[in-house]
Amino acid sequence: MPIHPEEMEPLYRRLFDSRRLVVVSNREPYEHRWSEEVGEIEVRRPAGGLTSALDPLMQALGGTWVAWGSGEADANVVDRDNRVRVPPEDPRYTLHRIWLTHHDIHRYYLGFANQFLWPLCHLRPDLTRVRNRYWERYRRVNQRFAEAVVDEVRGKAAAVWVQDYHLALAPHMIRARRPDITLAHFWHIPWPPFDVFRLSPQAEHLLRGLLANDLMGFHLPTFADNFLRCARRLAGAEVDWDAKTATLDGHVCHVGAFPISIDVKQYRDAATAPGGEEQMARLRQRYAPNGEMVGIGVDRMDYSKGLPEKFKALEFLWERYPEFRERFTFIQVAVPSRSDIEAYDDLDQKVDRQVWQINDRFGTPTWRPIHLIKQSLPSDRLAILYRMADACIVSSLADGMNLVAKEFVASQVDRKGVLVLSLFAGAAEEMEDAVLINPYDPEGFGLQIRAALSLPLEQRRASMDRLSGSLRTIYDWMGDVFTRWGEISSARPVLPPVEAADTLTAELLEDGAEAGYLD
Ligand code: GDG
Repeated sequence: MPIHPEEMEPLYRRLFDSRRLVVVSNREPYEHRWSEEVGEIEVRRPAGGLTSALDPLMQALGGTWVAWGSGEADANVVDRDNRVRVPPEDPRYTLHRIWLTHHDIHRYYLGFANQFLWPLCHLRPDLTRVRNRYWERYRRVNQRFAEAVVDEVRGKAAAVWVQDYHLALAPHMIRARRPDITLAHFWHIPWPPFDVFRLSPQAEHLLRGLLANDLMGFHLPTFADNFLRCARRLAGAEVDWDAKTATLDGHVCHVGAFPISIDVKQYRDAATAPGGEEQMARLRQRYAPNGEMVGIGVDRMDYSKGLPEKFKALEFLWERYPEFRERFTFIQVAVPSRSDIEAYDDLDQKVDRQVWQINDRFGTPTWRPIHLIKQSLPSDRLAILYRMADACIVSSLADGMNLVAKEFVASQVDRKGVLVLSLFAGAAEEMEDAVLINPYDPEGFGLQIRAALSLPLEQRRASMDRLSGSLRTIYDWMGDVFTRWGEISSARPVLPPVEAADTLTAELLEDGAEAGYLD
């Protein structure tokens, strides 16, 4: 049975009683910025699916969210303890902001998180950059997040939910101070096989950090199994393969698969909002004035998303099957991300060159094969593009889940489009009715695009109906995580909320300098 957003709060209360919910993530749900009006501060809600799904729950529960205060005016609105009540128009919960310096951003966020863990987990060890100072800063920033959590829950029973790969060490740091707390973590990206993860010089520390959780969640069973294998071989944990647990120093960490999804209703509503038909007509007029079929891609500009591979397949299609020239146009939305990192900048340039060459080779005075949009569009505009498209192409080389595939299906209210989906996106495990492709095989991939575009309408409708019928929502996901986490917590002995001595600060002081030999 699908779970509705308004059922989340009673579900949480039933499972966790009066425990205070603390969410911990790198990104914050509200950002304060200076507005154009001199001296005025405005609030922005970053568009992320998870932040917008958790916000109503936090509003209903009145918990605390600990996150990096990334807005330029964030510091101007917090109290002495770095707290601000949100949402600003009707304050209901506390946002506790962590301040990151230029060096923190460079070494913890762009360094260890995004130039080590991200490429490693996406099977690109060749792109990892191992630097001692990245690691040291990652530890220190995790420590600051952990301290903020401990501050927030002093004397209270709490359930702490940590998000993602930026905060792998925080659970152990929190547990060391507050053994009574129930802790869960969701890892939004793949967990690589043992042979890849063992390349990490800090493998054992990272695993120890995460094994302090009561529940460790991944999108797929394969990622959960990879994690368990690493826990056994690299951290010496005792693994129970039937129960899917890893025990280290007497603490049991349960590991599970919880495939994330989207707010389906939000996309359906946006795709069917008044004025949508006119917008689609305008978009068609602009991108497919001769009645061409339209394909869409929406990705962050990231090497894990397989953009060059997608364009190679399209090039093959237009080269080998000239009948698709001037009959099929592709729109790629690719918002630049992490552009301070060389690998991202290289990718950006490569994509530009490739699109230019393809357009130069096949374009005509009245037809441009690929439209590359390198700016962020509002999500209701994305829903209209998804609805209008005859095909959506997702070509990830490695991807935890891939929400775009699900957003496309949710927005396809006319049920005429086809989803072309990489086998290497987590979403492919659930979306078997998509046309599945291998992005490493440009010719096979190109042939599959051709097959997808040639499917009779009835068949496209039938596949889309099956895809949309089996689409779960982000609330189902949250309900599954809470239910499993609640079962685990209720089976644990209840300890009083007592804080252990502050051993962590001492440990931190022993770290020494962050200096190293390499740039
Ligand atoms: C990580 C994992 C996992 C993109 N361009 C625009 C825009 N987007 C939105 C999409 C979608 C989101 O960004 C991208 O989500 P993905 O799931 O595709 O990928 P990651 O960002 O890498 O997310 C991934 C996810 O975490 C959740 O666990 O699925 O595997 O890598 O929602 O719509 N949104 C707007 N304008 C854009 O131009 N508004």
